[in-house]
Amino acid sequence: GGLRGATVIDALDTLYIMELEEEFQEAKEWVEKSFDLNVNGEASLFEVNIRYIGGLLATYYLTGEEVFKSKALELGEKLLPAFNTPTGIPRGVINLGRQGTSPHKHFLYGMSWSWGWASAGSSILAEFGTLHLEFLHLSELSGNPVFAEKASNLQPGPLHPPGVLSPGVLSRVEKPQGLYPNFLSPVTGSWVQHHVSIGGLGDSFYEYLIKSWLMSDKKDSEAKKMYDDALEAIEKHLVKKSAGGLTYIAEWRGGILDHKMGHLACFSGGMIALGAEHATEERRQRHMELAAEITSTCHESYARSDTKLGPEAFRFDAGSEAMATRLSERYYILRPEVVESYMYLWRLTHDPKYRHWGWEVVKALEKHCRVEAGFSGIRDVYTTTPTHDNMQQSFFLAETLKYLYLLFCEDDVLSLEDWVFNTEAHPLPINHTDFKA
Ligand code: DMJ
Repeated sequence: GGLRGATVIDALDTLYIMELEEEFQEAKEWVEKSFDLNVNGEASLFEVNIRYIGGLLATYYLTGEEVFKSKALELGEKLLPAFNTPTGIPRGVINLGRQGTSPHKHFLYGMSWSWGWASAGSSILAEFGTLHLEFLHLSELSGNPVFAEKASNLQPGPLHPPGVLSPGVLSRVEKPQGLYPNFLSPVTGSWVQHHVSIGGLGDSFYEYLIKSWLMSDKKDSEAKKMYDDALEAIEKHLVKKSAGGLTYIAEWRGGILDHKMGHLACFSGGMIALGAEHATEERRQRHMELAAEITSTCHESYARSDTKLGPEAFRFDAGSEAMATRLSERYYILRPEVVESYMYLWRLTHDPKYRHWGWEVVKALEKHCRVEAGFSGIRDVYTTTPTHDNMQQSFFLAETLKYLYLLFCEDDVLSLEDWVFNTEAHPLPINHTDFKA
């Protein structure tokens, strides 16, 4: 079940930015004529938001073409029933179909539920915490405050005049050691499990705090404070240095550290660098160093493999340094996070090593992932003759190729002064005036 066409929509803005006009027209035609928004089945609120709504909004802002705006707004409306919970924290899965049109009668329009695999009906931090950027734009474009209100229940936002206590559930809930666990109950508003990770399940929540502040033209000071406090707790409890001198961010399970970094966590080099730019003098230098060190560790995870592509997770225990130790963690599915950090670090420091490192990735992708119909993930980065997994994830076109392209462009192509990238690399304009909600 779920929506079709993720690759087409995720790729729209990349095609436009790269001036691939014919391909862009073809994709646009698909959106106009074949994109069906009323599909019965499971749709992830998070994925629909970051890939579809993010992709459509960015393409609207780049082109000014109404079709992208109206599809984004229509989809946004369809997500709203997921927020009907006692806390306003949305559930993770929703059915987008129209009631009665389904052969599966148990799927009702607007019905939402939690992922079966998530602890005790909980919602996931990186999912419900990754809505703010897109939802503010939906309110801005529609004139309907409902989207901003839903997102502001999770995170304080510009809707709340200074001095008025915001209802942000996340800013109120007690945090163990200042850290945000990954699972929260949408019914009680309390944490369900104490697993903290800046990689999978947690990642883009932190990203959206600093980017919400940037997108508000630095007005959303509560989001900035939440980011600063979270980063301080991460520095204090999770940032470690390996015996070989590599800085990494560990995971935390109820007070016990797991000395592992997921590929997903490698976006944090870019995020911390972006935040450092705007930090106080004392923090700026420390955070820039931290960002550069993490990015360099992530580069090591690529450089130490035979393919020069990085594994899904790498560890710093039992004598291992930035390498996967489990067979199940040796794969690479065309993920963008490492080149994403290269792009930010390049733009913010202009140290040529980031372009060199990016070029190593381009060569490795050509050598090991290029197949007849496109690019494929590989099952083991530690062999020079890897097997393909026969899958081109939609984020490869949305993110990996876009970030690589931007790494080699002039800084004024989607300047960081004017745009923030959502977590799927879709550029959204910074609000240099005021959001009217
Ligand atoms: C993307 O869909 C997004 O970047 C998301 O935030 C997490 N990871 C994938 C790509 O790895």
